[in-house]
Formats: sequence, C-alpha cells, structure tokens
Amino acid sequence: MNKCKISGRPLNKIFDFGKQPLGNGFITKKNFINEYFFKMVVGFCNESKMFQLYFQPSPNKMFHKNYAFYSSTSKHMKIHFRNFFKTLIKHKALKSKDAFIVEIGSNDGIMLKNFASKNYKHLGIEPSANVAKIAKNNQINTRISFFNNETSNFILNNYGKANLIYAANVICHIPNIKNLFANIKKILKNEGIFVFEDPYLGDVIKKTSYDQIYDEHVYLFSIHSIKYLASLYNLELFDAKHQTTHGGSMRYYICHSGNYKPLKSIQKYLSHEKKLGLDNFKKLKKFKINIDKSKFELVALLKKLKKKGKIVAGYAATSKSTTILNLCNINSELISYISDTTKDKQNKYSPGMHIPIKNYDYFKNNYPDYAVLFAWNHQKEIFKKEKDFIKKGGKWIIFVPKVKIV
Ligand code: DWN
Ligand code: SAH
Repeated sequence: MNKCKISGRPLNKIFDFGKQPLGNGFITKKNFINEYFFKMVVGFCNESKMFQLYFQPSPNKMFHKNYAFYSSTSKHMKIHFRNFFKTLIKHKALKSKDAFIVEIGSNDGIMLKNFASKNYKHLGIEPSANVAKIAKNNQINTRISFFNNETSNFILNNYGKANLIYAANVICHIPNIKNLFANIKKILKNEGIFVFEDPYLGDVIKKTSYDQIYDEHVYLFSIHSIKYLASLYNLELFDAKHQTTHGGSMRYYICHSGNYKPLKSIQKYLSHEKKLGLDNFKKLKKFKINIDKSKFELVALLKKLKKKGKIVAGYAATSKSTTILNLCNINSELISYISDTTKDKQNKYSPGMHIPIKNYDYFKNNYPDYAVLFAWNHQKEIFKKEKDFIKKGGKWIIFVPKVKIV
C-alpha cells in the first residue's frame, strides 16, 4: 500500500489528510448515511521522484455515468485547447494526410471537436458515459471505456497506430501508469508523439495549492518523474512547456527514444526542479508546514467573519474544494452555500462537509458579503464576469498562494 507505484520502493510520507470523501462525490441527503470515505495520504519516492497518493479509490467509483465534471464549463479552457490544436497540427508528427489522433480522457469533446471539425481521423477514449455522450452527440468519435490493454488492442485492430496521443488532466488520474506507458509504446507510430499536460508539482509546492491533491489525482508529476518513467519503456521526454491552466500545469512531449532531438527545455526544467527541491524528500517536507499554515489562516479568517455576522459563500464547487473543506473541517456554519454552474451538482451537498450547492442564479440574487473562490485557477475568467458582485460591496477570499481578502 505504501510502495511507489513505479519503482516499488517504500514511499516517504509527506502529508496525511485523514478521512476524505470523493472529490466529485456530490451527494443527496438520503445518501449521507452511505457516503464513501478513504484515508488520503501523499508520499514521495526518492528513486522515481514521483509524488503520489498511497491509496486511490477504485476508478469505477470515480468515473462513471454520473461524472460531475464537464470540461466545457470554462470558456478559457475552450480557448486553451483551440489554441493548442492550432499548434499541434503544424507538428511534423501530424504532417501525413491520414494522421490519426487518439485522446485519452476526452470528456465532452472540448479538444477533439477541433480535430473533428477539420475532418481528422480521431478517437476519444472516455469512461464517464454522461460526458462522453455529449461528445458523441456532437459527432466526435468516442469510445466509452477506460484506456487499458483492451482499448489499446481495439485501437490497433480497428485504426492502427496513432500519430498523436493527447491527454489533458487525465494521465495523473490513472493509477496503473506503468501499464499506460507500455500501451502508449505499443500504439504510437514510429514518428508519433505522446503529448499530455497535468497540474505541475512545482506549482503545487510553490503556491501551497494542496487542493490539487484529491482521490482523482493519484500523481503530481514533474520533469524528473516523467523522464524516469518514460525511460523505463524506451520512450523519451524530448520537450516540455509550462502552462498557466489549472493553477500551473506542465505539458510533456514524449516520443520513441531517439526519434526527436531533446530540446533545451528539459535541462532547464531539471535544474529549476533541483533548486525547488522537487527531487528531494527532505526539501519537500516543508510542504507540510505550509499546508498547516494555510489551513490555520483560512479557518481563522472564516471564524472571524462569522463572529462579525458576515455571510460567506463558496464560488464553484470544484473537486479541489473537497480537500480544503474536509481537511479544514469547514461546514455550512462557516460557508452558507456554494454556487456552481453544473446542473448535476446543484441541489446536492458538498462531499463530506454537506454544504448546500446552489445554482448560479442563487448567487446572483443572494450576493454574500464574501465569496471564497474555490475555482481560483479560473480567477481571471471569473473576476471579469463578476464585476457586479464587487460593485455591490462583495469581497473575494482567495487561499492560493496565500489566504487573503481581495
Ligand atoms: O483534473 C480535473 C480537472 C481538469 O477538472 C478533474 N479531476 C476534475 C476537475 O477539477 P475541478 O472540479 O477542480 O475543476 P475546475 O475547472 O477548477 O472547476 C470546475 C467547476 O467549477 C465546475 O463545477 C463548474 C464550476 N465553475 C463555476 O461554477 N463558474 C467554473 C467556472 C469557470 C465558473 O465560472
Ligand atoms: N481532458 C479533459 C477532462 C479532464 S477530467 C480536460 O482537460 O478538461 C479527467 C477525465 O479523465 C474524466 O473525463 C475521466 O472520466 C477521464 N478518465 C479517468 N480515468 C481514465 C482512464 N483510465 N482512461 C481514459 N480516461 C479516463
């Protein structure tokens, strides 16, 4: 249980979050009694340099026909994927006319719709049937399945090898990552590229954004850990680019070893990570002190506001907020409600702490004195559309990189 999923060596414990529910386990009152909890602990392996959960709930518990996250809820993310599509189609790996694209975890088709609209041969692999159906209804070729041995064989038998395998905010969700890399090796064309982006350990450590740790995020990657992992399968990390999305992410470019020249970015990031201590358990231990401090300051602020009789609400019932609320033991006495634009979450309760989830109109019609910005990663997009809240005297509470009122 506490062994590295890559090297098999014992993990060094970094933080124990105690009992946590599913990040996206929005729940009705009648199900409170059966709510699922697991013990959430994160650790680090000095050999593989992988930051990881000790234990992850079964994927079927998290990704199913009622998965609560729809990618297209963010306008900014639609633009992000559109822009990257434009860059990708210029890549050498996609030059051939019959280029074939596989996306792992394609959700509602936010990225693949760009390829589909230009008639690229494509296939999305998405286990959560409700989100996959939206993509299918938009003529995006999608297979409702986890990416695994069976799916990889299906791809080989029905489509052949891929020029591009793409994944955003997915690879860090897949516990058997060694098997994933073995399958990538199998289905990637000789000149093909595997490109994926996920929340970056460097940002999480620098900003104390510990809310990136929840059931679905079994790993937090770095250049060190991905380089190590790829090399086990005769694959090579040849480029990387930092992204501002989801609070700071890293995009990794992987090929069959030797097929693309490694770029300077790799060495640059490796030294950056050494300075940050991402390769070293001793330095990572400071993260624990920072989490404890952040927790203390947020709870103290909310208690102070309650004493003053202020109304505090949450803005966006993100999966990330589940970690914050449960670790800090924040319930509806401190945060009256959380507003969210996703229908499937509305009129339910937040996982574990059972704060009521209201629709967006409720927020517009019942402005609180303070709103805790749980979707801090979409701050720019949200601040732009919520100018009226500020005009009417509302204030934002943010907690990344520091707890403060803005
Ligand atoms: O990795 C993951 C990322 C990509 O998305 C998944 N494991 C789950 C999910 O994480 P999250 O829930 O923390 O994602 P977001 O994008 O930070 O938050 C999405 C939620 O925020 C949705 O329920 C919609 C809501 N939202 C809102 O109510 N108003 C979002 C925006 C932008 C808004 O303006
Ligand atoms: N790519 C989208 C979705 C990210 S949410 C975006 O960036 O917005 C994570 C997605 O990965 C979910 O839709 C989930 O159903 C999917 N997923 C989880 N495990 C998977 C697996 N083993 N294979 C393929 N997709 C998976």
